[in-house]
Amino acid sequence: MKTRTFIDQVEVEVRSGKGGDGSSSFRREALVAFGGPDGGDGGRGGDVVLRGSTHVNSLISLYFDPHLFAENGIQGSGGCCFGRRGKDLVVDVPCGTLVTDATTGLVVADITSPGQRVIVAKGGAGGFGNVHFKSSVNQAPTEHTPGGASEERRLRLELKTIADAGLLGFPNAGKSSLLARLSSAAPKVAAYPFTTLNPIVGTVEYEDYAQIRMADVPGIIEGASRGVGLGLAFLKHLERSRALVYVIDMAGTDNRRPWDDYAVLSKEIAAYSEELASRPSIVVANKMDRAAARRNLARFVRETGVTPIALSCEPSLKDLREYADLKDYDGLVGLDAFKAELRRIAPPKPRAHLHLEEAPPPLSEMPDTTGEEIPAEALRFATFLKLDAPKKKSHPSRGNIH
Ligand SMILES: Nc1nc2c(ncn2[C@@H]2O[C@H](COP(=O)(O)OP(=O)(O)OP(=O)(O)O)[C@@H](O)[C@H]2O)c(=O)[nH]1
Ligand SMILES: [Mg+2]
Repeated sequence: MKTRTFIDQVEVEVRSGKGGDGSSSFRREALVAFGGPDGGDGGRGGDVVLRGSTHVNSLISLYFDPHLFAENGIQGSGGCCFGRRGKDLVVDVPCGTLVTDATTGLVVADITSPGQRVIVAKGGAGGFGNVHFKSSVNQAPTEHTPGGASEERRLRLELKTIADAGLLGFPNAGKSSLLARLSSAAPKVAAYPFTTLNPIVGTVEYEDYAQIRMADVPGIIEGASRGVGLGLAFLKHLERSRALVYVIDMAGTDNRRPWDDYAVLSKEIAAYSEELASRPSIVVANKMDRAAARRNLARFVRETGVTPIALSCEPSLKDLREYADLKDYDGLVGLDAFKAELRRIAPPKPRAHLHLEEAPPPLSEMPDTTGEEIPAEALRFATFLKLDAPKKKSHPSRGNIH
């Protein structure tokens, strides 16, 4: 998938640095006879390293600069001077980047967490200078070894966004609106199809600090599995999602029939991958603030046999249940019900620093931390700050002022 600012697949050429050669030299100095060998070692070549980062979300920089060459090591020189080692080339890639060898097709690495470093081309070792070869029987060796060769390979990088749940739906169904309502992500929302052109991930937060990452991908239309519209290539961004959310425009905007939309969506997803289609899912009936949507809901349940969660992304709306025609609806209603259901089908992974003996109170009951001083009650649960850990003694030789 390729748009002006987003690329999720590139081929790059990587080359590590060559090791610097060892030097062959002899100490020559006034008044020093037979100074002996003093050729230093070469420096090792730089590695090419890929590092997971949360600050980049696309492989676009590699598309424009696909040659990743690390620096060579410098050769050794006389006076036992060792050559400088070549600088490593560290390239930041988004978390979720799958790296395969373009020639053999074998997986080299899967970069999933921020800070994860993978050496994809190892720099050559530095050569030995002749200072290493002196012995009682060879006091003037000229032997030295060359630096190690560089490693060169062609890699294919593919970004598969990491999210817990993925939003699926026809264009204009309100996927981006739902993500914007539930997270602090700000996807573009507009009344024309294919507003969203690349995957956007937002984090849904809960009162007890649990988080679920939800991905918004472009809309799917009939025939997408054959490449119609934006096709289905972007669905690879949902391959790592544990759950799917089908967003249906229940108002049937542009004369669409919501039950047909659902059937088409299910068919297209199954055509892409049966396994993806079989993951836990939620069906959402969106735009329930519109009268047409409330009329369509009963027929949707009848035709598909699915009872969707009725909701609206309209920010001005207070409570959906106040509509007479939703009062005796069997299914769940509202954004909060959706959040709870999302949590049920895609349980968030526990966060490392929240292994507390006592569960913290919900966010709304926590003391206000906006003042100048953080209240002790709030600090008690901030175990990640490690306030109880004994302070490290500073070492006098480290230049500390006492
Ligand atoms: N009345 C009403 N309008 C909505 C609701 N949710 C979304 N809309 C409108 O529907 C239109 C499309 O919304 P988007 O969120 O951009 O839809 P999308 O599914 O992300 O569309 P694409 O990115 O094009 O696939 C916008 O004009 C929204 O204002 C809703 O609950 N009620
Ligand atoms: Mg959108």
